[in-house]
Amino acid sequence: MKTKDKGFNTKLIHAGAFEDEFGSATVPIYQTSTFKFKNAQHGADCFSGKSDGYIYTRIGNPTIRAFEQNIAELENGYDGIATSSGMGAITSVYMALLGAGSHIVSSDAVYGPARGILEQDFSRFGVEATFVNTTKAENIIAAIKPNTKVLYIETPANPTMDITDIALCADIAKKHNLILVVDNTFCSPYLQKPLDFGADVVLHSITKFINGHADIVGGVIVTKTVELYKKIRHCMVYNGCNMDPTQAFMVLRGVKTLGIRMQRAQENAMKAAQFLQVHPKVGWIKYPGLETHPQYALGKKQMNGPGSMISFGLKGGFEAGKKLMDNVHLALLAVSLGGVETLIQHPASMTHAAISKEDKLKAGITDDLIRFSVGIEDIEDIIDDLKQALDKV
Ligand code: LCS
Repeated sequence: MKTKDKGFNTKLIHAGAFEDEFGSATVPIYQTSTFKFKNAQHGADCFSGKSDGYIYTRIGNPTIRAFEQNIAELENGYDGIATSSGMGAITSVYMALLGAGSHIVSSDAVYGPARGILEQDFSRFGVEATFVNTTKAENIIAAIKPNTKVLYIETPANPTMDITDIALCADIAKKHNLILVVDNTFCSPYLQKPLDFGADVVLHSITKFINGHADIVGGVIVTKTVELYKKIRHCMVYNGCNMDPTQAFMVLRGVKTLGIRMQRAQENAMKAAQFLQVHPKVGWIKYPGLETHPQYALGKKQMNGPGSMISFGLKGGFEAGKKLMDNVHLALLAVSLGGVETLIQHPASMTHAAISKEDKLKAGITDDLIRFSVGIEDIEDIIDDLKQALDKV
C-alpha cells in the first residue's frame, strides 16, 4: 500500500509495505546470512549494481530492508540504513563524514559514548571535535573553523533536556557548508522530524522509543539525499555494524504502536512532572512540557509534544537522589529509556560516566541530576511510587 499521503499512525503500520509470494501480513524473519544467485551472471550483476537482488545479509536483507523503508518514510527522508545499535549508527555517520584533518562541532550534552568515541578514538585518526552548548547559536558559530565538516546535535539532549533549534542550525550549516546531523532518539519521528526543518541526516537509537519494549538494541540512520545515503551505507557495510534480521522483525513489530505509546507516555510524563514540580523535596525540574523549561517555546515550535523524558534534582543533592533511586519499586533502576516501563537512573555515574567531571559540569550534567523515563503504566501508580520513595528521602 502506498502511504505517502496517509496519516502518521497509518504509516507506522503500512509504510514500506512488504509483499511476498505467500501474502504474509507481517514481514517474515529472513534468518539467512547469504542468498543464492540464479547464475554466475546474476551474481556479477548483483555486485555491479545492474541487478538489485540480495547478496549477503551484512549488505542487505528483506526483513531489514522493510524496516529501513518504513523508517525512511516516517522521517520524510530519502532512505534508511539500519544498524546493530544506536552507537553503530553514530559511528557509521562519523566515519562517513569525517576524516584526518576534519573537525566536528557537537552539542556538549550528548549521549556519553557519542562524545567519548570522538574524544578517545576518532582523535587518534586526526579528527578534531569541539563541544558547545548548542542552544545558543553564537556558541556554534564561534566554534566553526575552516576544516569543520559536521554540525551534530541531540535535541532534546540526553540527559539535560536542553532543546536546540534545528531550523536555525540548518541555516548555520548551509552558510558554512556543513552537514547537519540530528540525533532524534528522545523524540522519535512521532514528535519531531528533523529533515523537515532542514537537517541532512537524522539518526536514532531504536533501542528506545522506536522499538519501545526494552527487548532489543538497534539503530538507524535516515538521510535527505541519495549521495549521503550511499556514503553512509558504504561505511556501515564495510564497518559491519548491520542490523540482524531478528532485530528488524522485532522493531517492525514495536514501531507499529509508536503513536499510541508516545501519546500515553507523554500524558503520564506531564502528570509526573506536575507532581515533581511542586514537591517540597524537589529542587529543580526540566521537562519540555513545563513553562519553566528554558526553551519551552522552541519545544512547542519544533516538537509535536513534550515527550516522556524528565530530568530533575532533589534539594538534598546526590545523596538524596541515591535514596530515591534505592527506594522506588515500580520504576526500574536501569539505564536506557523510551520503553513501556518507567525507568530511573543517575547519568553522572552511569550513562555519562565516559565524560570527564569537568566537561560534565560544563554541559550541565550535574551530580544531582536524576533522569526519569516515564512509561505507559497507570499514572496513579507511577506517582504513588515516587511519593513513597520521596517520603523516605
Ligand atoms: N543516542 C542517544 C540519545 C542515546 O540515548 C543512546 C543510548 C544512543 C544514541 C546509543 O544507542 P545504543 O547504542 O545504546 O542503541 N542511550 C542510553 C541511555 O541513555 N541509557 O542507556 C543507553
